[in-house]
Amino acid sequence: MIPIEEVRVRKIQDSRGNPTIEVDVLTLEGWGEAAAPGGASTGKYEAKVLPVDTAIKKAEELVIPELIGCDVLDQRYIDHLLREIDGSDDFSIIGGNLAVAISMAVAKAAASSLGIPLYRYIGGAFPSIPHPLGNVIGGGAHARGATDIQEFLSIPVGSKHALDAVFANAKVHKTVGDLLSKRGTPCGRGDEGAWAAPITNEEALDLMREATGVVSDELGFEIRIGLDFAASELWDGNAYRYSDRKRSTEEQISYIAELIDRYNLYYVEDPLEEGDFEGFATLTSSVKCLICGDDLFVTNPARISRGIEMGSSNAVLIKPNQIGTLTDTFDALHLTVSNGLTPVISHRSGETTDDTIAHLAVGLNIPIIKTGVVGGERIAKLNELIRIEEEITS
Ligand code: 2PG
Ligand code: MG
Repeated sequence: MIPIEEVRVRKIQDSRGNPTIEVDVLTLEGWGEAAAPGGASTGKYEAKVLPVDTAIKKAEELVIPELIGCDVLDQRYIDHLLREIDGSDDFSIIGGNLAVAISMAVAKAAASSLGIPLYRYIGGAFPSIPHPLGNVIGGGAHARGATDIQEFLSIPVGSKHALDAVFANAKVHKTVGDLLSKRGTPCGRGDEGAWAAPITNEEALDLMREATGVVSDELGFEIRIGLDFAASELWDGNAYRYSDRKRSTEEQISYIAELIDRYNLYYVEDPLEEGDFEGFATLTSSVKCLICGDDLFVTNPARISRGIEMGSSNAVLIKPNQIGTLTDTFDALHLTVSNGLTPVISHRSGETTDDTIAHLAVGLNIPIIKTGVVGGERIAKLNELIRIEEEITS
């Protein structure tokens, strides 16, 4: 038993310049600090985010007094307590942003109090290093005026080490930048550091194919392509609205199946809107590719169970802040893995330098981590993976 002595909550800035919550949890033996990330293309069924000032007030009035004296090593009890204090089923009273920052800070304080890294505390004796899935070209809600598809991703499936994989994605990103400038296409960067350019989805895919091909030949291992359609953002209630045309659900499914085939896609996230469990199932059964639910599942065990029953996907995105606590995240992960689906842990478009998800990926044996390629808040996680790899293998 290691009692919590003090909890501090403050407002800090995220990568979009928006306010977010950071929490410190202190014991006599150690301490942990964690910050809540935030999405732009958020799912309708995610835990609710409260304005930061309101959440801080709730923390001071309702939550902190209850946490003092609790055993920092009893993560499940503390996460359950957060749910009990909140009383709703979506953290609309104390805020999912407050809950997730507290929950992660508690785990970090526990690890620190025991004098071990977070990945060891979470995962015990068998840590494993994930493959990074990096956002190279982006549009949608992360960069208006660029591609309709939100993310064009690179994944070095053939790499043996995190260090090689991280630099492979960086090389793909650089190569795409060079190709865009050779074409004379003006471009900037979206919320996650991906290139944002006024090009079509197919042009973006052609650039990805060329860049992954060049880098893969140079490095000597396979690099594949993934997409996040974030299709709820394209869905207008009747059809998927692209800048040049609309697609019905059937057309969307056959369009994606054709892209999977043409570009040998390894991964497709949110191909259909967040309510379409059936459409997901039709696509999943007709292609050989990871089909991953993000807004569809929102890391919620009840929604993941429904997806498993219906065969909606073969992969599940895991975002702790979508559900609000590490215990719920762990339960969502357990459900995913025990049913043979592939878990993918993910950052949000609005991030801080918090590196918790790198530790969760390693400690919980999650095989893929989606966390961008460049930008301080993205490399905070990638560089931590490199450090952890060094520690594990030395
Ligand atoms: C997504 C995420 C992260 P956001 O859709 O997967 O890339 O974006 O955080 O805006 O929901
Ligand atoms: Mg997504």
